[in-house]
Amino acid sequence: MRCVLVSKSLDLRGYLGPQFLRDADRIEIVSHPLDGPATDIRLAVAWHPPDDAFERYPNLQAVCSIGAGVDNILACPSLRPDVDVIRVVDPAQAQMMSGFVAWHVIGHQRRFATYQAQQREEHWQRLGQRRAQDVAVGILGFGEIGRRVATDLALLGFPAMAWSRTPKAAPQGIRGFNGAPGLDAMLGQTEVLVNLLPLTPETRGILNRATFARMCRGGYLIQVGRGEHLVEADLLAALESGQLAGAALDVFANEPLAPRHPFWRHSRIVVTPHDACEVSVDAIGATFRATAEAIRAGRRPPHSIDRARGY
Ligand code: NDP
Ligand code: OXD
Repeated sequence: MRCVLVSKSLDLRGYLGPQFLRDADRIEIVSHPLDGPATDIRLAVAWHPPDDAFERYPNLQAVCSIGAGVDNILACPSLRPDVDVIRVVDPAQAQMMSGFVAWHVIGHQRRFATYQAQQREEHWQRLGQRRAQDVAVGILGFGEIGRRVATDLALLGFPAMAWSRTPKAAPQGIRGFNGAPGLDAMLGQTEVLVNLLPLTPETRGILNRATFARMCRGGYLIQVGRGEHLVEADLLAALESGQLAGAALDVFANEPLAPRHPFWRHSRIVVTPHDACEVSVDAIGATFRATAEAIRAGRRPPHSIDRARGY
């Protein structure tokens, strides 16, 4: 079998490394764009593919993402509707995300930003402490990663709530919500909002003025989904009005974040460069091999996303 690596933003061959290529048992790996015929390409590994990339591969059956998200692949106009798109499921990635989110939740609870500002002024002042039990966290998305984040926050003592599209059985200590009424109910009790949704037509722009207005005043946003979930001007207005006390942003509509973007120097925004957590090359390799095996056996690859749903 032949597999093509397709990306306009990343040198996938370098990113995946020689081990991945060696382990790709009985699969010849080539890079896009190919010279010559490409009718024997049945599998691709892609991240931000160029718009016309898949036009060249008429017999393509599956495209593997190198991450949990697949929005950048689904957005490619040349991707045929019958091609399977496969995400990575990596428990180590979920654990890493959980630590990242917990760091920001506790930073808000324990007022670390204020202490850092006080240190710069050599100002010694205790600010008083709030119990974890008094800081309610609402998580948008109760999937592979959202579930791990909610579970760990509950263990740390935070009232954890999570919102999904369909009803879910919530583990002990977590309150589950779903659908539009569920979102209203959750936001009304949320002080810290964590975005862990996939980017779909339904979720684009969900972090907006109306959403922030429904949260508890002085709340905090942890934005680790996709940049297009956020209406940037609405965030700046919510910070200005005091509706939100601060925000941690890891993902942006345009990455890297442009020089002189107002987020860079905002005193109540923490910017990280889309680095909350990444999947390991081992996990990408395992997904890739399982996909190739399924294609050979004529089965649907595991972790194929639902093309109609968009995740
Ligand atoms: P999953 O697909 O496992 O879970 C998605 C969750 O979102 C599900 O609970 C799903 O509901 C819910 N959801 C989807 N659409 C809606 C909707 N319209 N209304 C309500 N709930 C909805 O995804 P993961 O947990 O693995 O990852 C989530 C996202 O996190 C990724 O798509 C990516 O965008 C982002 N991410 C960011 C990273 C970073 O470094 N910043 C790293 C990894 C991921 P249901 O359960 O009912 O289907
Ligand atoms: C992912 C990411 O989707 O890192 O895995 O954003």
